[in-house]
Amino acid sequence: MKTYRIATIPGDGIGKEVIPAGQQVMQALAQACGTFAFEFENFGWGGDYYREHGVMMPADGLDALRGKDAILFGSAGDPDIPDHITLWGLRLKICQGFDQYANVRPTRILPGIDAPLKRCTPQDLDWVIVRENSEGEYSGVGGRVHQGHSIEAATDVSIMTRAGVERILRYAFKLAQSRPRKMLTVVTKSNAQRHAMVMWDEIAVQVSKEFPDVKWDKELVDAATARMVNRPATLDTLVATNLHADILSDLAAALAGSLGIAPTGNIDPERRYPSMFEPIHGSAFDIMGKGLANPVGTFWSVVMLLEHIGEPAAAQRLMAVIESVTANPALHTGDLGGKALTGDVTQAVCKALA
Ligand code: NAD
Ligand code: K
Ligand code: MN
Repeated sequence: MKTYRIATIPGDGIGKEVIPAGQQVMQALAQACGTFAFEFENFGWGGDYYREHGVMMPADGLDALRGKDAILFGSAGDPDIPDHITLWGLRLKICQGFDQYANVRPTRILPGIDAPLKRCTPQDLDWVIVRENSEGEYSGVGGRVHQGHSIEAATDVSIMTRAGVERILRYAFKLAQSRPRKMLTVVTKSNAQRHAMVMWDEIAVQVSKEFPDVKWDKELVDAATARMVNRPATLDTLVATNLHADILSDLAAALAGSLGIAPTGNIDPERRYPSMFEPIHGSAFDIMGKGLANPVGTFWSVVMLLEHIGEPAAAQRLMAVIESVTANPALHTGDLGGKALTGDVTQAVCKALA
């Protein structure tokens, strides 16, 4: 029997609630399928580790993750530590250290979810947003001079490389090609950002020639937000920069009903390193420690993990169970207007799997 080695990193806030729930569901699924097993190693990195050691994860942390088949991640973000420290010290360290350059974010309206777009049916909203995950606005290059003085100046330099743009666009075209509608929208802001974004547009034209069967178009990011709301059915696969796709995908999650449902994968398509799967939400300071967190985003992330490691049947089985659970309003957590707790939803999923 195949045994997959999975690293779990709950991190902070509700990450510590939804990741154990995800692990429970994975155990139940492995038991139900009976054809594979998981061997988990849990890493207690994050805010608590920072308070004790002054860093979010140990210097040799990436080495400990290197041999894993995949990583299941919760959230980095602690009310008492600046967000740029928690984010750069853990999540971005892993994403960049393992060159997980494709961040993939599916969005659908699951059964039973009361999504805010009233004229939109679940058939109208079925998107995958591909986010460039290794450079761009989140390159970490920049600085501050004359800090605190009236003449202070600060920069965050957005670095886009031809190689980086080409590989993410190729990934997005390939993904679009694999979906039934074979449609891709390339989102940029090439009217205002006249250097790197113009290069994106040019490379898109070039890469598109490798995918003659993919219908593709361009959209400016501000117009893309309006199109998501007004004409959702005209979109299928979208690709955008690190910052733009970060913002678009939170909007997408909200349009599909809740941030608590949405999953993502930080993927190294070349499989040189383990890829990392996580709900798109953060630590949710306002609800942490109360058992109120919606674990569905984590469960759907597990579905993506299963597809990535090569267990598509198990992925389908779990997705069907997730949909049967969202279809039942008695199993909706507070973000969906219900009263269910993290544990209720988790138990229902495990029971349905058995
Ligand atoms: P957030 O996603 O933590 O929360 C935004 C809102 O959505 C809150 O009202 C929260 O209660 C709600 N929410 C989020 N997930 C939910 C769930 N599973 N169930 C029910 N409700 C849910 O975003 P934020 O408030 O901007 O950030 C809080 C912290 O998390 C910050 O430190 C931020 O840097 C960090 N963060 C980390 C990641 C990551 O690790 N990938 C992502 C986003 C934010
Ligand atoms: K997260
Ligand atoms: Mn985000």
